[in-house]
Amino acid sequence: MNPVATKESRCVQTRPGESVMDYQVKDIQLAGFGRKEIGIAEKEMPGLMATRQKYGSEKPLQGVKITGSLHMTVQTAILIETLVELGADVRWASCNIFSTQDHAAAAVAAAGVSVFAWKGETLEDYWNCTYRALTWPDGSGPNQVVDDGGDATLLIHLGYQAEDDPSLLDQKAGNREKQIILNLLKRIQREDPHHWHRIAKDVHGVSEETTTGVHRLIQMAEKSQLLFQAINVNDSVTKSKFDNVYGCRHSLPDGIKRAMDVLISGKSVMICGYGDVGKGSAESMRNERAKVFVSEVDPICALQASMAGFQVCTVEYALPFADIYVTCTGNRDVITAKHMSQMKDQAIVCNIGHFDNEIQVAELQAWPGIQKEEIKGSFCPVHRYTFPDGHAIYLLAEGRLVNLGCATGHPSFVMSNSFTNQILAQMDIHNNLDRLIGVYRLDKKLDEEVARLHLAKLGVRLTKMSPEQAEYIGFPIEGPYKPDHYRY
Ligand code: NAD
Ligand code: 3DD
Repeated sequence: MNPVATKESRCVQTRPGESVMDYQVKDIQLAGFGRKEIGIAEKEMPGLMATRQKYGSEKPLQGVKITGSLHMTVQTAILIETLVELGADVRWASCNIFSTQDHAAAAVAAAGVSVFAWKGETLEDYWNCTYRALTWPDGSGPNQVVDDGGDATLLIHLGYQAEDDPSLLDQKAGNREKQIILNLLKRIQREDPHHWHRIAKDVHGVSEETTTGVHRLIQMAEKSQLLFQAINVNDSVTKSKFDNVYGCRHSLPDGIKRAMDVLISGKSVMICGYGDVGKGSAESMRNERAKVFVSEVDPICALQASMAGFQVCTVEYALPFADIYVTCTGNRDVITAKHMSQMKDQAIVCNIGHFDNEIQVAELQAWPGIQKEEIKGSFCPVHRYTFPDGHAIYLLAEGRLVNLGCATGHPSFVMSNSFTNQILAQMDIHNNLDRLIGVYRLDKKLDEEVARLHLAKLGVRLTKMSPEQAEYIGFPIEGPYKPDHYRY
């Protein structure tokens, strides 16, 4: 029986005479339902469960304070509880305002972890939750961070920079979310002028889950702005070639169907971007027997798409006939408000990339004479935008990632691969505290170990090389650790 948090046991003093619960979820009474689904998911996450079995008794992360900023789903609940099993002291927030599964958050909170996440957060809520996940009751911060997209890492670094140069907080924000971040940092700076310098010195490293977060880390490293080491989990083969490809192959159609209940077969679908996510997304739409078109900027990926049988064209070319648009580029302004003004009536527009800037949502909302109607609320956000000429388009999840905003994201087995890498990355940081600041990848041997942990579940029987074969092909017999030049 998991301990259910009682009001008294989980209060923290915020000001003299004032205390709040050291977690914030939609409804703690959902914990029982969450625990049932966590129990089912554990059977589908052999990699994570194997790390509990292998390392649980050693407690390799004993006393390590870890903040997570990663979609608070059933699968993430098992990542969190694995970190706790390995000895960590964990606080958690989601990395998206729509991706939390409230019953999972409740189950983890009821088990004693400080979770600050609920589906349908405002942006003010979201950034305050991120701050609370980064701040222990005694005012200290984490030793390590699990990040997905880099928002927790951003808050630490921007807060730190603003303590050196407070004028940064008066800069022109450029958009509403950035203004919300600046306002939060101003409040923190007033209350505790050295907060971020104090906590940053105890942060040893961050493990970054996704492509866009890795891009941000590399940009920061190139500007020598990084305050601590970073592990690029995304580029572990058993993460990006599984989660990004097969996870999206499963969860993209799930999101579109839950949102719109629309027939996909026979429709024309435009997939923007043919990287890992685009490959899985395009395949998923082909599996639905849609006519699939791809847009790309990279000639190699464009050639791959063409050789895979997809017609490669521009968004502009597809405007007269495409029924469904999906962005998965990690870029910005891929679908513009002008594009949407020229789309077919009843076109469906969604994004499966990490951030909501792939589609020009603010510009759409500011379009002269546009009419916005809510079709479904934050449980599965669907809005209809009607243009002055009478044609309408549907925007899913307000341009945020549709598989987690309108559905439940990737299935557990896929996330087990990603999150086993996260566990290994967190242990790697803890075992290499003196590593020079930079962005690193996990050792290739670990990648293959992660794959091995998942083979039995799918009934895979691996072929064993003979010594002669190993000698001929140049791989060590104890395991075919391919040289780095191998591409998957
Ligand atoms: P990737 O770099 O492998 O692929 C992105 C592709 O988009 C590249 O091939 C690039 O050439 C192309 N591209 C860039 N700008 C473009 C433009 N203007 N038009 C057309 N194509 C363009 O990245 P990825 O791993 O596929 O990830 C894509 C996004 O999805 C990232 O933001 C990542 O963080 C996110 N992601 C989301 C999920 C999810 O569950 N929703 C899972 C994994 C990754
Ligand atoms: N992501 C997709 N499905 C998820 C789930 N069920 N739980 C947690 C996170 C989930 C997002 C991941 O694919 C993340 O690794 C990313 O965005 O790259």
